[in-house]
Amino acid sequence: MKIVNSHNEWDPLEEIILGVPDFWCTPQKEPGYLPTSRTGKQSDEYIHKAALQIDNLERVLRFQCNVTVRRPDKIDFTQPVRTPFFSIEHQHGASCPRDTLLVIGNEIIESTMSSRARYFESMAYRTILNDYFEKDEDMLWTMAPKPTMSENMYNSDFPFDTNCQERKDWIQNYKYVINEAEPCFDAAEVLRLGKDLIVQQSMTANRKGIDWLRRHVKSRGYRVHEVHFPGDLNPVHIDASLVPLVPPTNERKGILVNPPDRPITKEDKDRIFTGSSWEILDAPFPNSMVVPESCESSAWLSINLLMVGPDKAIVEETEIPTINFLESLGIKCIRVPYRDSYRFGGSIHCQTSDVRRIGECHNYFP
Ligand code: DAV
Repeated sequence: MKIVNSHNEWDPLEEIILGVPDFWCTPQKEPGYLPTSRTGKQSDEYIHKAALQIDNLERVLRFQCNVTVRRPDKIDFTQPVRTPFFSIEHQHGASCPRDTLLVIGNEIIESTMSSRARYFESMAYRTILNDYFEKDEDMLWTMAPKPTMSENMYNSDFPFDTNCQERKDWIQNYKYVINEAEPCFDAAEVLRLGKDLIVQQSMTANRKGIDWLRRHVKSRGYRVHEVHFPGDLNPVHIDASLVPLVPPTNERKGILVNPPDRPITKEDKDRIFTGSSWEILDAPFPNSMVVPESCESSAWLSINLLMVGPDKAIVEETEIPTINFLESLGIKCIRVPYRDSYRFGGSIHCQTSDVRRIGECHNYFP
């Protein structure tokens, strides 16, 4: 039985993994991360509120979109971890399968991750991955090399203050909190456009990690392109920075949106997208630039949406400018309440990982 097959972000969706907010913690300070809100276990109230919205999304996917939905194991991530290289008081959570699992065609890669609190996160998906491995004889199951996450993997002099000039200089020079000691990438740094994978170098993916991925998929004809959005002073995951909204057809180019306050560099745009089937447009502004209390993502979660087919998207219900933009392009929007989930690492795209979409791997680049 064919279960794992997903080459892009828009083909008709058949199966998806949807995260859980249970046992979720804001990580404590570590060499690669400085918390901006209270650390430790999220309040029961917030977990409960998010669970209602995430469970509602599950029902919408199942009953309105006819999609098979799998949920990870509820592991107690409030527990400490000790490895030969570090120890931490508590971990993070399995709310965002997108960050952990990279689906490329028939392969699921457990990404290296880059934060200590997320070291064992992919274990929450092992029941599902085992099941896929047993039932789908073509499924490839890979774990990318686990980094040590020891001190020397991080730049100890990285300026954590997002308002200081030094921080801007670092980001302008493509220097981030992780260095090049070991390959690192979070799966959510990868945008899948068929044969081309667009990967953001960032706080959670270094060049060595991007090169690991490049070498890993090269023999199957994939190309891996590195991109940057230097206006983003906390670049973490590509799925609120470059998002496909309309797939290309024979008649017209596809549309990717990019927040105008953190544009892709001209060099990256020209090098990667010239002659391709894509145009890059400014994303519509979020409904509000204010994010819920203790949400560590930006308001650009407004475009962190899920395409369930080439002309249908699931979008957070208050993100009206995004909804209007999509509908003007002929994309139908299913509106769901999701803002209470924003404080669990992201929105609908972050908190899902599509496992099967009907379609093949196409080439949209010259
Ligand atoms: O814009 O803060 C959101 C994605 C987090 N998983 C941002 C990135």
